[in-house]
Order: sequence, then structure tokens, then C-alpha cells
Amino acid sequence: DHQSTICSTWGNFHFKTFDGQFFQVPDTCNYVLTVMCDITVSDFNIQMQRETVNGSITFSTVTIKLEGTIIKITNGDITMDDQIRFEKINCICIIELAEKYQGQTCGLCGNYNGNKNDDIPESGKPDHISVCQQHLSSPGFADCYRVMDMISFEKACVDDLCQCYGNHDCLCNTLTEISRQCTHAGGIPGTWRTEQLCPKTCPLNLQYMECGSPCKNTCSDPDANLMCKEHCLDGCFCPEGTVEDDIGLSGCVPVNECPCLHDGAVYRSGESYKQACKKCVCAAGHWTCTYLECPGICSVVGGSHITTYDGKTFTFSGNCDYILTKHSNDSDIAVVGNLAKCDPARTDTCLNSVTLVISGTTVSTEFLFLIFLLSMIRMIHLLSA
Ligand SMILES: [Ca+2]
Repeated sequence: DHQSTICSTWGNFHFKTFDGQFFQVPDTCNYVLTVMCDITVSDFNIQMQRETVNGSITFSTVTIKLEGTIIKITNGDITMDDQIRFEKINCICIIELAEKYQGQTCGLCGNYNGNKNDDIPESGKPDHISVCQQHLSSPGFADCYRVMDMISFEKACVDDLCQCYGNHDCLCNTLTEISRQCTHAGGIPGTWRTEQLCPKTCPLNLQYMECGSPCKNTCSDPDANLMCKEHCLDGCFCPEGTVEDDIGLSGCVPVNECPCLHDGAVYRSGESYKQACKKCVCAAGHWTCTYLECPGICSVVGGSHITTYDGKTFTFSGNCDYILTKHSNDSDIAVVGNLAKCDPARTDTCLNSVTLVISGTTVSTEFLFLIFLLSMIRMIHLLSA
């Protein structure tokens, strides 16, 4: 039953799909009649363009791409293997496809799934000029008329729509490109997308903008765009008054709600952590620390690795008695350490002895011994820590 599985186009812009739907597309754009929807593996791609000659409508060009070979037909009939047959007789163009392509075709000939009701071309609006004018007159493009010759872009839009009939992405690509060109020319396109027209979604609470600063304000750098001289870009941005949370990765937040990072953990603004000698509160992305009273510890480890009360570490290989600490320059109490080679044959140094020196005061040996004992316990404790 050939009648039910052929696609045809004839006369005054008439079309019949594989599934038997009839419609008219009254213009002279180049159209894809049929192609496999997955264009990358399509065995064929048949396109057609009409023209008006002396008031009568005729085919201008029929283009057939078949497994890499392109055949253009301006007159006559042609048949190509058993899979695809094409006839062009008296302005009737007939395409017959093998059943194995059922449900896999796109183009004006429809999807070849046996249901004629889903064969109306998606954007069955022949008047591309008014479609383009309508979209480009959106307030989102208003500033573009100031910086560009928008009449040329209207024409380009119409050409684009002609090239890709039935493909809604095409219009979006065209409008997106015009919006970018506008930006490049120094214009500031506003929002022209809607939920119906080329919608864009952004992660979290970011918003899509046609013209946002490429220097994004973030919690780490909340004033990044102040010095920015780059052209604006389209993409996902944080709304005015917020910055991108690049620390907690939570989307857009007001600067004063920026979180802080400590030891790999994220703290919300207002949260705090406490360490031995300080307490830090997260405030607008920064730690504000108050230092608490706490004992200072100085240590000598392994005879050469010294850590000061304030946490500075350094390596010191000496060969003498050294004052490890004393209260002040005129203090008469000091702790002296003897650093020397561990062994004449080795280069590393050992802490051979620690002496508590107290001048002008008599200290019993027992007491001195006790102090020594305490320091040794302290040192053993530090060494094992
Ligand atoms: Ca169908």
C-alpha cells in the first residue's frame, strides 16, 4: 500500500506526511523533507526549496544526501536502491522510505510512526519576518537598536528560520547570537527569554542574565567586579545584592551571610570554633578571632628542633651552653641547655643537659633536682607528643 507510506509535496506549497497528514507551508525557504532524527547516523537527508517563476510555483532545488554523496536534481526522475525512491513528476515530489525507518524520521514529512495527528510541524508559522520582528522588538533587545544595525539582524533571523524549519532550537540560537553580538557592540541586552521562549535554567538560586559581569563577586572577593573592564557575558549570575558563595557552594548569598572555612569544614556566618588559645567567629566570610589567656610552651626536640612560645620552629645545631629562656634581660633566673654533637662521629646534635640557673639565691639540691625532674617530665611529655 504505497499511498499510506509515502511523503509528497506538490502544487501550491502542499505537503502530505508519511502518516497522511496534509498541510501547507507557503514560502520559498529550503526545507528538510526527511532525515533520520539522529542526523549523525542518518542514511539520507532530503531537502527541497520552491521558487516562484512567472507567477507559478515550482521546485527550485531538490537536494539528496545519501551516505555521503550529494545529488542535486533540477529536472527528471531518479531512483536509488531499494531503500529510498524519489520521483519528481510535474511538480510532485514523492518520497518512499523502507519500513525500517519508521518512527525515526524528522522533517516536514513527519515522524513516520503511523499517527498522522502528531505530524503538524512544530513551528508551523510561515511568516518568518513577523516572527523575527516580534521577538526582536522585545524590550530585552531595545538597547541593541542603539548600537547595531538591527535591520540586518532581522534579515539574518529570517534566513536562519528558513534554513531550519521545524527546529525550535534554531530560533533560540539565532536570538542568542544576536544578543551576544549586541553585547559585543557595547549594548546591554535585557531579559528577552521567557519560560516559553528559549528558557535557560541555572543551578541553585543563580539567575540567567544576558549581560552579567565576567568578574563575579564571590564571598572570597565580594568586590571583584568593581575593577572589571571585560565585556559582559550571558550566563548564570547572582542577583543584585548577593555574591556567589564560593566557600560553602550554596549559591547566591548576601555578603554578610558568607560562610567561612576552617580545617576543611564550612561554618555559617555567626558560628564559631575554639582552639587552645583563641576563639574565632565567622563574620561575613572572615574569621574574627579573640585570643585567650593561655600558657606559652617552648620546646627543644631531638637536640636541634626548637619551637618558640609563639609557635615559630627552626633547627639549630650548636655546640655550647645556650639560654633557652629567661624572664628578661636583667633576670637572674634562666634555663640553660647544652647542645653538642651526640657523638664525635655524627653531625647531629643532642640536648645533653638542661640547667636551671638561679643566681644570688640558695637553692637546695633537692629543690633543684625537683625542678629538673619537672622539666624532664615536661620534655619527655613534649617529645612523646
Ligand atoms: Ca506521525
